[in-house]
Amino acid sequence: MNQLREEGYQIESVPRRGYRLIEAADVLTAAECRSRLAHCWFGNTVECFDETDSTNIRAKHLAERGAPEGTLVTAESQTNGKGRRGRHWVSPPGEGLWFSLILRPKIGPYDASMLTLVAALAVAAGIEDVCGFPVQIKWPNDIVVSGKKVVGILTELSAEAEEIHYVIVGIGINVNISEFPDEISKTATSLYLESGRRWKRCDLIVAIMRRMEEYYGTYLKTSDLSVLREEYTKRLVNLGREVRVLGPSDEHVGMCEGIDNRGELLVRRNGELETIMSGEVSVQGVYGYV
Ligand code: BTX
Repeated sequence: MNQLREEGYQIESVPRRGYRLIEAADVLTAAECRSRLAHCWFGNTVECFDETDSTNIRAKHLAERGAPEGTLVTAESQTNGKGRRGRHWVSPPGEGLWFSLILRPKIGPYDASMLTLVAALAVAAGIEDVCGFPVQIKWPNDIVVSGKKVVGILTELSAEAEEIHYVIVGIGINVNISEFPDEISKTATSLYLESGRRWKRCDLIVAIMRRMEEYYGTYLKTSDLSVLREEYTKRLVNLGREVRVLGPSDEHVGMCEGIDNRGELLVRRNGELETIMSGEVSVQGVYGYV
């Protein structure tokens, strides 16, 4: 009983009758994920860590040792959560979903950047399935609610010139976080802060794995975003707004007109339509984060 209480279950002792479970803890276990994803190809192999450095690093080690496509790695907390370009991802214990998925797509390395957009779409749709409020995407793969970042995605690739060995899609979702460090409090939010209620993390991960399987399957049929483009564009927070495109050596401002079939951002500048590839640049709103 004490062990269960320590894990967050609320248990009442009833004299001469035993114990009563008042509220099940929001514990993410491999057994629950596996059983709820039994009909799903994603999440059939699950590893749940209590604390780890980074689920992307754990997933990479598993992939190197031959873990199958769809392997899911989660952690209650990360001591070295990774963002893009060496940035840090804040991952406190028990209040977020910090997880990574191993993919082994039979596509060329140049097509892999589209997977990031596929993942963003799956995460946005999965959150909406569970929470029911609108969720948008800031190109290429930040998920935003009310203009603030609620999810970050880090896609990492192991490949040779023509062949992908594996892709790790790392996803960080601020689920029940009530307070952020000062340096990100203006741009970060959580599902709890946006809705005023707490969400069960297992419900979310299950919905996202189902959506991921669906959208990934759609993407693989054409190896591009021709089928998913319309749905992505509907969620694109940048659409019809001025965006600041920050390159390694210059920056400029243009009007966002959506994405093309390869997931590149379409930006009109001085009457000309240019395509912006993810990875090379970052895009911000002219007046702030979006
Ligand atoms: P990013 O480079 O787009 O975002 C990182 C930036 O976002 C940080 O520099 C900081 O400003 C801000 N930030 C940090 N933590 C948070 C947070 N919890 N919520 C909102 N904003 C934040 C995005 O990188 C990719 C993040 C992927 C995280 C997942 S978690 C599971 C997996 N394992 C791992 O190590 N990384 C991924």
